[in-house]
Parts: sequence; C-alpha cells; structure tokens
Amino acid sequence: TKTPVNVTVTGAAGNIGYALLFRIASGAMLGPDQPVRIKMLEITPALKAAEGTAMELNDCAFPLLAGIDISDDPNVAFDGCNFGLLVGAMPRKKGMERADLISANGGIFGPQGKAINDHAADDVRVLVVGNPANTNAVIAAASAPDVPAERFNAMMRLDHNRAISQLAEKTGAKVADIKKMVVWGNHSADQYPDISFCEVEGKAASGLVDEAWLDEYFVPTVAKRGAAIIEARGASSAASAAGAAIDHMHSWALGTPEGDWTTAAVPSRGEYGVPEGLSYGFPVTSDGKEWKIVEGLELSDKTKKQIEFNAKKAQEEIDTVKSLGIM
Ligand code: NAX
Repeated sequence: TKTPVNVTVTGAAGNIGYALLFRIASGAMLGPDQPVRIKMLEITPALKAAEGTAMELNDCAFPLLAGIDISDDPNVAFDGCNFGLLVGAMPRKKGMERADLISANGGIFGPQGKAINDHAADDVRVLVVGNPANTNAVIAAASAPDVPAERFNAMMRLDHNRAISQLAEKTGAKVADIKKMVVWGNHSADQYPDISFCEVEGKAASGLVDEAWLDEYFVPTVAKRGAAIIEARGASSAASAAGAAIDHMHSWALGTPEGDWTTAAVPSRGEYGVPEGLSYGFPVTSDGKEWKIVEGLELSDKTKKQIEFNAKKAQEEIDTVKSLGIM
C-alpha cells in the first residue's frame, strides 16, 4: 500500500469544506489506492465546528483516512503538506470596497503562502478556491519564493463544469461526450466560456448551436451561475464548488485523458497574449505531475477580444494588490 499524503484544507469548517472533506477522505480526489491524512486549518472561533466535522469524518470509517489534524496555525496545518486546498477566505461584507476585500485577503493568503514556503513538502501543489481566487493565488505564490509559481493554481473548474453542463443540456448530449471546453480568464463575471474548440460526440459544437444562444444565453448563464444558485438556494454553491476542487486535483495528480483537456487557472508566461504572472484560466493538460497549457490554438477575433478584456481586469486587480503594498 502507498504511504499517506498530507492534504491541507483551509476553511475546513465552512460550507465548501463540509462538502469537500468527505470526498477527499473517500478517495475521490487522489484515487482509491491513496491513503490521506487530512490537516484542517480554521480560525480559532471555528475550531470547535472543525472538530465536529472531524468526528463525522471518523464516523464514516473511510479505509483511506489515515488521520486528521486540526489547527488554527498555518505553520502547523501546512507542515508536510503535499496537496493544499485554500478555501477559507474573507467574504465581501456590506459597504466593503474592492480594495478592502483584497487587502483583507492579502492578510490571509500572504501568511499562508509563507507557511507553505517554510513547511510544506517539496512536491506541494496548491489550489486556491477562496475568492478573489486568481488574485489570492498570485499573492500566495509571491509569498512562497522557494516553491515554483506554477504549483499555485486558482479554481476555474466550476466554471468549466458549468459550461459543459449547459452545452450538454442544449444539445441533448451526455456530459461525458463533450470534449475540449475552455473558460478563459478569472473566476469573475468577466470570464469567457468558449466552445470554439468543443466537440460534442465527435462533432464540432459550433455547428450545433447558434451564435445568438451563445452570446445571449450560454456565456451569461455560465458567468452568472453563482448568483443564480444563491438566488435559488439561499446559500452559495458548496457541493458543486467542492466537486470542482476534487476534479481539479484529480486531473492534476492523475492526469487528463488523451484527446481532451480541462480548464485551470495557472500562471501565464504570456500565452495567448495574457500578461506574464497573472493566474489565468487556460486550456490545460496534465501528465499527473504538471500542467501544460495547450498552445497553438487558432483564436477567433471574438475570443481574442474577450481574453484581452478579461486579462485587463485581472491585471487591474493585481495592480491594486501592488499599490496596497501586499506584494
Ligand atoms: P464559508 O463562509 O462557509 O466558509 C469559509 C470558512 O473559512 C469559514 O469556516 C471561516 O471560519 C474560514 N476562514 C476564514 N478565514 C480563514 C483563515 N484565515 N484561515 C482558515 N480558515 C479561515 O464559505 P464557503 O461557502 O465555504 O466558501 C469559501 C470560499 O470559496 C469563499 O471565498 C467563496 O467566495 C469561494 N468560492 C469560490 C468558487 C470558485 O469557483 N473559485 C466558487 C464557490 C465559492 O463561492
């Protein structure tokens, strides 16, 4: 049997945490033969709730669960970390300016990045889920100079999955028969779900749906899905966000299938004109070790324009971070 790996989950007592931890422990994330030790990080007032979740995890008697640690100290929670899921973040409160939100989250993701730098395993891989996820990933990576920046991802997989689900519904195809979806950009209303390269049961998706449906329904429905879930459920996406985090780590650790790709926000090296250093949603493949951005795709003028617009917005957020002295 394999030796257990350490999986750190921040915000472990929150909504996404509650949907995420049980699937990590069940083997859904890293496979049915990989034992895991879960390390939960929470703020001090939420430690008791985290203990309750740990009790339930133990009560599931998961054969792959090798142990649980709970801490309010990032240096402890990231000690030996192989996989980090950074879910806990400061939510936007009424009357809060964007700069206030970024600065509050800088105070969380900066120190967590440093703790990862100083205590995590050499092979650590990090997925940032807490919003603004792309910017928080850049902040965490900047605070971890000894860890290669590409080990810090931000989550675009929920947007990717939402896009697949919408296209499946429209075309009557099974989700498993939809390949090469991509959502360019950052996890915000400015993202661009793009079916240009998509195949549905081996046929080009662009021939199956019309331009008006794409512009007027598909793109806004995917981009604003989070708000629609809140409206319907009275609470924000939790199980679907956790599911996307599981999918992201699964693809990264175990590889993407031949003939397909997925979407992950990874540091740009200037691909498709996206400014270097942004954490940006690209089409990517994984060999089980690292992501590779799919290069050489021929972009339509519309896609180019959307990528450029989104990159400008993402860059503005990073400029705010810099002007606040967070990095
Ligand atoms: P909750 O408010 O239910 O849970 C957040 C948890 O994080 C709380 O238990 C809180 O105590 C903890 N926390 C706060 N600061 C912390 C710190 N410094 N260290 C450790 N833990 C800390 O939110 P939840 O619904 O779980 O959402 C978590 C984050 O995911 C939010 O930022 C949310 O905006 C973001 N989302 C990101 C998505 C994406 O696609 N990237 C989609 C879903 C979700 O909206």
